[in-house]
Parts: sequence; structure tokens; C-alpha cells
Amino acid sequence: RLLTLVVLLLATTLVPASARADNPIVQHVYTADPAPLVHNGRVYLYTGHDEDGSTYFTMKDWRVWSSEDMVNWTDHGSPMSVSTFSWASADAWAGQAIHRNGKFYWYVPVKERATGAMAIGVAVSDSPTGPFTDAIGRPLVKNGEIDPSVFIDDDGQAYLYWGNPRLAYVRLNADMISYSGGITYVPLTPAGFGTRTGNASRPTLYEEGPWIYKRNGLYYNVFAAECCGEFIAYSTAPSVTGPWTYRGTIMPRQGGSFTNHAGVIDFKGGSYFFYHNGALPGGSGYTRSVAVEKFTYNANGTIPTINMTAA
Ligand code: FUB
Repeated sequence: RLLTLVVLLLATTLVPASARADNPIVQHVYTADPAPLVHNGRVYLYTGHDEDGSTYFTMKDWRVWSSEDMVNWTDHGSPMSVSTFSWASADAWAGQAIHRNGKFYWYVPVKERATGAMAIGVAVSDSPTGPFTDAIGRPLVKNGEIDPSVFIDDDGQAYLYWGNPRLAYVRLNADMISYSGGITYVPLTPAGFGTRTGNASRPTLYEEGPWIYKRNGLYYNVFAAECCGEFIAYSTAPSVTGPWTYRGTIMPRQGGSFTNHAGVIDFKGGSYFFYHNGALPGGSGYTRSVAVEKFTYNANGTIPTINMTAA
């Protein structure tokens, strides 16, 4: 009996190659900034990685996980790190990957060595699990920008959104590694992004971490609101470029991390809301963990309130 107990204990604590099904999804390292991608019947989950014991954002690499049932997760290791980008020096922050023309493009913010400012790079791979290489050898977007979200509209036009404190986008070219036209800054109006009080420089709730997608003809922008701590809110629009209408809170402020960061997908008939918190032992705003909740859209396309799994 004792032997069975010890074996069971080891089986549940030593799981280097797979993550357990309950929340947090990954329980043997700290993860942050989830970006799910549905491809060929699997969910690929791209995350950041908070180093153990971090007291600031200490993030050196990104991680990839996948699942075909949203229960059993496979660990694909670390197919991309700060060192993937020769021009970068630190800060493997929140990105998103997408599939196009047989390749996978992963857009990430990282600190540019030359300027010390955050910039957005793009890496490419033939596989959703990498390895990824720097696609252009320089930043795609410079000047302190973070939190890219990539989306391809029905007409094939791809968009890259990002931003804190401003919300911006460009139209990506078909090669996915360059863009045409200038950067458009989205007007942050109370009607579009809610009203924040007590911060004159940020009058709306929009803070960072946009997640852009389309569902049943409606465009969604799910974003982190009102740092710190953040909650997750959203806006909708009749087109990917707006005009945006603020729709309210999705996930209230909770969970022991002063940031939150959302990714939303439909997969095998269900809708899933990914987020992060500080729920693991030793967890905090700098040692976060990614979790997911299944939810159902309201009949009119609005999103119900989603609470975190209790730690
Ligand atoms: O993980 C580093 C930063 O914290 C991300 O870029 C933000 O979205 C917030 O989650």
C-alpha cells in the first residue's frame, strides 16, 4: 500500500513531458500570457515563462503545449527564446502565433538591445511546435510596443494589433513578415473602451493585451483593462478596424496576479477562455500560471462573466 502511494505521488508530481488537465494547465513551471491556436484538430498553446522566484518580469523564453481534448496536454518545450532574436536582450513577453501558407508565424514583444525599448519581432517555423527562427532579423515594430495579436480576415487581409498604452494596428502583407501603409492608432473613446477614473493620461479602460478575433460576423477585441490589477474586458465591432463598442467585463479582477492576459478560441464545439493568475504555490504577479475556462456565448454574441477556477 505504501509503495502504491509513493508511486502515485511520484506520478502526479514528476510530469516533465505533460501537463495536468486541471487548472492551472501547467503545474511544473510558471507560465503566462496564453495564446491558443487551433490547427488540424489540436490546440497549440503558446505561453511565456516566468522564472522561478521572479520579483520582476524575468522571462527568457516562450513555451509551447498542445492538446487534442483540452484535458491532456503535451509539453513541446521551449522552441523560442530571447536569443532567437539577435537584436534582443531580454523580456520574452506576450505574443501570438498564426498559421498561413504552411508556415507558422509567431509575433512577440522583446527588448531591443540597441534602444532598451520593447519591440515586436516575428519568428517563423514549418511546424506549430518549432523550432522558430527570426523571420526578418530586426524588429517588425519598434518604439516601446508590446502585446501583438494577429488576425486574418475572411478576405485574406492580415492585421497585427498591439499596444500599451495606445492600441494600434497595421495591415500585414501576404508574406506575414512585412506591412503596408502606416500604423493606425485606434481612437480610445469611452464608447469604445469604457471609462476609467482617476488616471487622466488613460481615460479609457484599455490597458494592454488585445486579442482580436471574429465569430459569427462580429469582431471581438478582448483586452486587459485598468492596470493594476487588471481585469479582462471586451469590445466588439462590425469590422476588424472598428468602430469598437465597449461591452463590459469578462473576467473580474481576481487570482493573485496584477496582470491578466486573455486568449479565446472555439474548439471541437466548445468555447474556451484562457487567462493567467498567481494560483500555483509561490505564485504572484511575476510567477504566474495559465488556466482555461470553458464557456458559452450568449445568444446575441455577448460573453458572460467568467470567473477563475478557485485556487
Ligand atoms: O508578461 C509580461 C507582460 O505582462 C505582458 O506583455 C502583459 O500582457 C502582461 O501580461
